[in-house]
Amino acid sequence: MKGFVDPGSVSTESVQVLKPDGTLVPDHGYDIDLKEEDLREIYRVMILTRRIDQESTNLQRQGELGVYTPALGQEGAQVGAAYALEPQDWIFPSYRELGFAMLRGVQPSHILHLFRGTWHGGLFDYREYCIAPYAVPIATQTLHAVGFATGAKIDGTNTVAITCFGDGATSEGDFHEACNFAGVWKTPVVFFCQNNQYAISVPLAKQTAAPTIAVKALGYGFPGVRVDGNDVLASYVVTREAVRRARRGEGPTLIEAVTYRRGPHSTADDPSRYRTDEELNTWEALDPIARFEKYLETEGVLTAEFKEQCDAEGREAASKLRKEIVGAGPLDPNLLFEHVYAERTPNLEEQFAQFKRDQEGQ
Ligand SMILES: Cc1ncc(C[n+]2csc(CCOP(=O)(O)OP(=O)(O)O)c2C)c(N)n1
Repeated sequence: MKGFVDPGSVSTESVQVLKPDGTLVPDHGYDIDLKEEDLREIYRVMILTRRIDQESTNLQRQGELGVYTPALGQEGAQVGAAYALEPQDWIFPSYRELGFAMLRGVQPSHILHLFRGTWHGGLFDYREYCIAPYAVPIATQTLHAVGFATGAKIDGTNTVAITCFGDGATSEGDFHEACNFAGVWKTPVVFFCQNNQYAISVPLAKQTAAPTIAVKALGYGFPGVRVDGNDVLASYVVTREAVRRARRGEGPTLIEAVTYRRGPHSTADDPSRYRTDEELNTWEALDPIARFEKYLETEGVLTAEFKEQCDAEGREAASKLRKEIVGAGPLDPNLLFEHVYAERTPNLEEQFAQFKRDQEGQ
């Protein structure tokens, strides 16, 4: 009908730099400004992420963690995006963003204390790494990022915030409020959605009737882009452009990294109840590390010696992680009262007094 906008006219194509066989897409349209050492660093972090992710799952299976949310299959989307940030840019993660944290050099056990229940949000220093605490309530971190980026803009710090979330999060009110505010105020924020096809057992087709997640940005007046999330270089270039836009004062971008969660939603989930082996096999064949490895080998950037070095680093990091997590006790519970307000409110003071009485068994 005249004047009607048709969702069917929206492009569902994804930006791709590397084809699944690891060869370059000839006309991908982006400048790859990465030197050999950058390519090796990206590879190193992807390998480290996968190894630590596996060890974390193992630790949960052995009863050392209450739960764990694997990132298997999403390393390309995460490490590529993380590499596009400047050190002062802040990351507002969900509970599945190990690749971002590994690139910033966070100690793995400091993340796993959250999953062991020994501390909230991870034990790492948020300010040192410019990474906010892991957010478990879905989509809340989108608002935190927008609030933070608004503050950064007012302070003139030239800082961009990126917030990471899943396809399911785009159905939450928080996400829409965050997008609306960011669009109106041209907030320097990047909305980084990893569309890993499921929100626990809910498949994308039941999550949204929109033709893509990326198109949702248009409702808020800023660009959206779909990218092959299993192509680390595509994730890098697209995020780099979004970050540059934000830094130039042009406002937010919504990135939809199309990928797949190959593990369970969390270790408490059994994905065989809602998805098929064929589907899993299809995505296994699109593995982001294998694809990047093929490219690097063809380019002569990856030697057998460097690969062994990365594997050895992964093994050592996993064994250090195990030593730090197994048997770790709870931290000082008094700290619960330290980090919400600069000065305790009367109400909190009362709760603290009660808490102390409880501890003393009164
Ligand atoms: C506000 C809120 N509602 C419900 C949940 C329970 N929950 C945990 S994970 C999840 C699915 C999230 O899916 P998605 O946003 O696609 O992210 P993914 O886990 O796939 O990375 C839900 C509903 C929650 N944590 N927070």
